[in-house]
Amino acid sequence: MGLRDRLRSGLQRSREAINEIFYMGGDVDEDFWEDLEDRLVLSDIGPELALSISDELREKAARENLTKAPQLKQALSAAIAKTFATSEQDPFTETPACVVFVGINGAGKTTTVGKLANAAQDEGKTVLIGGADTFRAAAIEQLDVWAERAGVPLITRERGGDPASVCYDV
Ligand SMILES: Nc1nc2c(ncn2[C@@H]2O[C@H](COP(=O)(O)OP(=O)(O)O)[C@@H](O)[C@H]2O)c(=O)[nH]1
Ligand SMILES: [Mg+2]
Repeated sequence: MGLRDRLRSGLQRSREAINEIFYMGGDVDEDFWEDLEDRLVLSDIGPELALSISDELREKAARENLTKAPQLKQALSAAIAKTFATSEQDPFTETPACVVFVGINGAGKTTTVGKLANAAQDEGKTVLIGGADTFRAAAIEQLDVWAERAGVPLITRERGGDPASVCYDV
């Protein structure tokens, strides 16, 4: 399975996990809320956001006297959509575009770079990844795997190399 298909099937699982609580058409009771929160967390939304979304829906359900699960489906999708930050501009509109990913270890930079590279490549853009994290063990190898999956070239250095020189070459 290609990267795209794997992503799609991964998201499909989250979508089904959330949809299931609406299929059954059950009552909006304490079990429903717990189930909803669990499924949001399992779908990778994070506990804080899962609770704030469910609190918002609880208020709405109480206010509008919504007692059946399917009545909340639209509201859930609106509440989730609202949590997405809107960017002032798409950093990839102008070409050539150079986007730097900075963040603490484990934030998801490498994974995100891999996904974006794949998506941009699919759109017919010419993509080049620069791996300037020459410090952390395995950082280059991980990026290399993502670059290969996306079919995109990677510029980097040996471990311990000069990150600035990677940027210069890119
Ligand atoms: N659950 C989840 N895990 C993610 C996501 N993005 C990255 N990860 C995982 O988080 C870990 C760190 O990601 P990585 O891209 O290497 O972070 P980096 O250190 O910022 O480059 C890896 O195990 C990834 O598989 C995400 O959106 N959801
Ligand atoms: Mg990384």
